[in-house]
Amino acid sequence: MMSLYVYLLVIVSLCAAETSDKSVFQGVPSDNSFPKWSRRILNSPPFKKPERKFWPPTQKESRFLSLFTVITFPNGDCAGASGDNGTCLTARECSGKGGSVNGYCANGFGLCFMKSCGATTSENGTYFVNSGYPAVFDGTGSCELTVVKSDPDVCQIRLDFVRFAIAGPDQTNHVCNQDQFIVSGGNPVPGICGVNQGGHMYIDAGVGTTNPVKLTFVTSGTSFERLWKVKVTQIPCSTIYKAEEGCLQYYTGVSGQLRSFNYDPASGLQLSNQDYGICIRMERNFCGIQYSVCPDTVNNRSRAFTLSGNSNNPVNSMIGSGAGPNNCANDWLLVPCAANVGRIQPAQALCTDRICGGTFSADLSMQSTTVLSTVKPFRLWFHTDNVEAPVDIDNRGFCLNYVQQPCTNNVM
Ligand SMILES: *[C@@H]1O[C@H](CO)[C@@H](O)[C@H](O)[C@H]1NC(C)=O
Ligand SMILES: *[C@@H]1O[C@H](CO)[C@@H](O)[C@H](O)[C@H]1NC(C)=O
Ligand SMILES: *[C@@H]1O[C@H](CO)[C@@H](O)[C@H](O)[C@H]1NC(C)=O
Ligand SMILES: [Ca+2]
Repeated sequence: MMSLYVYLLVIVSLCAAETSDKSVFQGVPSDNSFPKWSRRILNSPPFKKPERKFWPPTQKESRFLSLFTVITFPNGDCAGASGDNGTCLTARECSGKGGSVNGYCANGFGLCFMKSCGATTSENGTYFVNSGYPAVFDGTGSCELTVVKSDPDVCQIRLDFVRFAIAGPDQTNHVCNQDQFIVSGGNPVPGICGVNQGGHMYIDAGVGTTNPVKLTFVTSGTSFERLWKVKVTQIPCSTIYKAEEGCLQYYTGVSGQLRSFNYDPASGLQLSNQDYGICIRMERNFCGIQYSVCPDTVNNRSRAFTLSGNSNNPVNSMIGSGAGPNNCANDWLLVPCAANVGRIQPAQALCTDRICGGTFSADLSMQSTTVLSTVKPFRLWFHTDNVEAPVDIDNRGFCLNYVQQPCTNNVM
């Protein structure tokens, strides 16, 4: 309702602007809180040409225009000049909160509000961006955002990687030793690097007043065009949409897609030193969950699940926690009591937990299959050590589609 009202005012005001002389606007403050584009429009030649006037300004319109200066803007998400969404604030509000101005929003009124290096925020929904955003940052250093709870009743911080491109891991052991994104002050979070657009993380912020959570992008080494924009959402303890305990990633919905950090079938490298839980909320009336590899349109042989071995060659699936050549002692995805869908009896009774290798299957196989787990709640655990070469080469990590299975006699 509010935005409609503002929108109408804009239209009416612009129509009035066409009809009137610049002097009508003399009551308008000239500071930066007045949108640049409207200043530009009001001062630009077309509006000064007499032939554009189709009725003379009246006293009534001038009075109406004075309203223009006292409009307050609904604070909330809006699209900025760069095409990004930010929080809509006036210039004064924005600088008062230590934010930076990143374009205009709400039809030209108000400004998009983002935070960069060295800032502290207690604002819900803040965007943490690289210095110079939306331009890339090609420099070295440490860029830190301190996140203070907006309320003691906040238990989790959700990070959404709207933009996330920093240098990837080293080619040999896949360790993030050039650039790294680090979260400190909450539960232990593995450092990540590379491209993680669309990814998310839940940070446990503890109960009550706790130390702030710090988000840090460390950039070092060779020239690289870095770009990041991380949405920081504060989640109250009492809400039903907070993540379950112990989940770095939390997905909801009957179906969806799970990807390891820096996954990309063409050039992504599975990150070393990972150890985290991935949880899927059990939807009502669903009792099991099936996983299968995402389509890989880039490679002849799918690399959508390549955790160990040399994935430049076909590699079979490996299972279990033993130390044999077909076991998963170093890097693995843990799928609790995983079994291939359609596995022939009596093997049906058996299941495995760790899966690795270069093929996704709960049996030793060269053929990817759909894997079912009925262990509740639905959780996966991903673990990698700090070594790849010489045995493990060019592994991409994983991309899996999941589909929850309704409760039936077979899935309970
Ligand atoms: C901005 O928000 C709109 C509407 O919510 C959405 O469609 C769009 O994808 C968002 N843009 C970005 C860059 O996040
Ligand atoms: C922060 O915003 C989200 C929605 O964007 C909302 O669900 C959540 O409750 C808010 N957190 C607080 C502490 O108000
Ligand atoms: C796929 O296979 C064809 C024929 O063997 C080969 O020419 C091509 O380079 C392969 N593509 C990739 C991405 O491996
Ligand atoms: Ca490894």
